[in-house]
Amino acid sequence: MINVGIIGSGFIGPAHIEALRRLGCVQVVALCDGSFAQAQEKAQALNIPHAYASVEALLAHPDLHVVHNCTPNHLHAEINRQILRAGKHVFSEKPLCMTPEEARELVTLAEQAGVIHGVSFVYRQFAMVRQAASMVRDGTVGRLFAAHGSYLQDWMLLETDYNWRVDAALGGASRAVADIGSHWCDTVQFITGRRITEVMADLAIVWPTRKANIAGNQTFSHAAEAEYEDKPVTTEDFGSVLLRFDDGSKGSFSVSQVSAGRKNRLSVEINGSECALAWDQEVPQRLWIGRRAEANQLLTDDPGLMHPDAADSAHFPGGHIEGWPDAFKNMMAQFYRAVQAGAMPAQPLFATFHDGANVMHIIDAIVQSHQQQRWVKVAV
Ligand code: SOE
Repeated sequence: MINVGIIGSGFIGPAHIEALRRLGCVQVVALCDGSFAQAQEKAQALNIPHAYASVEALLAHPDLHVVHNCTPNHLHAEINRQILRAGKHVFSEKPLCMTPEEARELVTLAEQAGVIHGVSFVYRQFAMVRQAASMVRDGTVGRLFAAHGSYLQDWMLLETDYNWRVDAALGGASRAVADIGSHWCDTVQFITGRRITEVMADLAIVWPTRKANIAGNQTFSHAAEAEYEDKPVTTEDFGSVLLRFDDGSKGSFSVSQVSAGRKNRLSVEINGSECALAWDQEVPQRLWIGRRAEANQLLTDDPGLMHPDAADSAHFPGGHIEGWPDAFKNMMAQFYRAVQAGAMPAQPLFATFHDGANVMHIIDAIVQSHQQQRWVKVAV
């Protein structure tokens, strides 16, 4: 059995734990979260035998092999450093850190540590996203012209919606772009196999001041009755970005956390010379294949109908809908296969610290582009 420690148990920690428990070869042995009493209470609720109040104490747990960093963004870099210094395999929540400098440092540390390193870009693990990537690779889509889409949510729509992610000191200089645009960029780069090299961005803050629940709110949660305090907002609620890819093809995406009715709608369309592909995370089992001279197709995630390279990402016969928790399981399965092999794969299907760093450079370029109102090259 592979022994795993989890740091952080807010919205995302339990999603990691659930996916890990479905693998069969992994046991979650320790949890670290806030105060000791808080960690103990959470560990008990999540059925984890050992609780710790500090990262150091968790890292000293005997025979710990892998540590998942499920903390808020401002803690990612330092905790990732600590995990790497302890020589443990590390799986970090996105974004990898807060700045491009930290991203470079973490890649170097991960390489030096010789451990398996992963970042939680989960959307590339959906069966139909893997299918789309395989169709691009085998030439079915032809020459790529454009990639475009959006990632829309509504959990920050109201003035009274507030969460640690809004505060730049805790969430980072960018919110909607870093929190969800990062997923869009990773997904599109994964499908197309192309890198985003230049960006032109226009970002918007819809609520320059928000009313924050004094007791605090978890991601996606809203208190019915609360006492509020006014908080200034410096991070974007909405943004549009034009893209240039390394093969000369073009693209664009919008991100929003204030689009009423859109809960978690990551959508992407790829236009090629032979066909177009479109996917929407809220209808995850379907891949739309658009054609000029034939009827369009709707492919569903039936392993028997899928590309042989992607069929292992769907686990049940067609019609047995798989979604976000299943993509999470796929991501963990890829990562733990590498842990079992004791080496990073030549071409990992999970996102690595290199991918995490690349996306940090894209986010940084987007923020700069908005500030300077011009095209900005993505650093390498
Ligand atoms: C909130 O916007 C959030 O939970 C993101 O932080 C996740 O990465 C995304 O998968 C869903 O929305």
